[in-house]
Amino acid sequence: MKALITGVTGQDGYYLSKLLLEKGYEVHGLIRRSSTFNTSRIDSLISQYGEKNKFKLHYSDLLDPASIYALIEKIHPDEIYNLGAQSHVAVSFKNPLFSVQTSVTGSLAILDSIKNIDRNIKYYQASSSEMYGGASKTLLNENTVFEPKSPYAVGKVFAHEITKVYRESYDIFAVNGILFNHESPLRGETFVTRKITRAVGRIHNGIQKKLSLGNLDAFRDWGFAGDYVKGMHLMLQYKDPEDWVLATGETHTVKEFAEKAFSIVGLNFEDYIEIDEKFQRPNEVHHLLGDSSKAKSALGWKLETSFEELVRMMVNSDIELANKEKILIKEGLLEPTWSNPLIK
Ligand code: NAP
Ligand code: G4F
Repeated sequence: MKALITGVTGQDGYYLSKLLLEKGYEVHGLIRRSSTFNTSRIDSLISQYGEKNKFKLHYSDLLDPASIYALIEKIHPDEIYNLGAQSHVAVSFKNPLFSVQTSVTGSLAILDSIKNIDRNIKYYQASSSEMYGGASKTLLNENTVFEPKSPYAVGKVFAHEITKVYRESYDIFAVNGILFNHESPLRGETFVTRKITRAVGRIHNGIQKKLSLGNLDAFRDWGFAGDYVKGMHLMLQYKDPEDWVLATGETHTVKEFAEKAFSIVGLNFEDYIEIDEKFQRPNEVHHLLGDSSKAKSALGWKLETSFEELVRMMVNSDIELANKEKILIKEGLLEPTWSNPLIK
């Protein structure tokens, strides 16, 4: 089996590539040219599978449909997982057109290439619980109406709907995975969970003093990314192309996440957190809680990692990272990144 993954350099790109490589797939990843190396998450997979020609990377961009078409024609994969996106909700308010275009042009470029090259190629679209808008405290499932609250979510709603249109119009095996927040030690450092666990690691090591956050009262349904990519794969093996929710069915506030993370190293979060207006969003998604009973019963998808285990895994990994940073900072080989105003 051959898979093409967009967004291969991201958090999910790593976990999905690893899963498929371990299953014996030949994995092709789409990467963007960057002035600095952007493959740090997948370097270990490149070392392990690159030389055997099982893991190959290709320069392209979701904003370049001609290049996407050429890539799909050349690779001729069995499955395409479209994970690429400007995935930071707050940044999408600053950078709305790019954020929307990446989802819109990317999904349409791939689906239309499948239609013209080979309609047997299966397609996975990375849809998001952000599409629901989170205005009320209800349990959200595949039938809940979308009320997007950010440019990011609007772009994702388009990609979700066009996936259904291509499925119904051209008989393409195209599915939407509506995934609720999923995290890991490889989560981008400006998402709230990782921002918190990075701070815990550094504060514990004496190389950071405070942590600035925005809205502590938002509720999120947080799971482990490693569990969620298994669901993506299962969706493409199911007998019919459908839409699926993956969630834990448990929701916690940002404050609860911080409280738990700091308590793992014996600290009280209230002594370290400052509220900074700049991390408030123009429009907030207040409450997300998903119902994945359909995926559990039909796909046999299982949650293997609890909230407690997830927070502990991230904190432990970030303590180790901060240990290494502390040594490099002492030797003058590293600038403390927490002073970066974009993250602080
Ligand atoms: P992530 O870590 O931010 O990774 C995003 C990936 O998209 C990166 O590889 C990035 O490349 C790539 N990308 C961005 N713009 C691109 C473009 N124009 N052309 C090609 N590639 C581009 O995101 P993630 O957490 O792994 O999430 C994977 C997908 O699931 C995303 O579509 C996200 O919106 C969606 N999703 C995520 C969650 C979650 O909680 N993690 C929940 C629901 C849905 P660079 O490395 O070059 O920046
Ligand atoms: O970690 P976040 O930035 O994730 P958010 O906005 O829920 O989006 C993530 O999950 C979506 C699935 O629902 C994905 F589609 C999307 O791509 C991304 O992966 O923020 C979580 C909550 C928000 O309510 C935010 O306002 O945390 C709040 N928050 C409070 N202080 C903060 C901060 N978020 C960030 N990033 N940084 C803060 O300082």
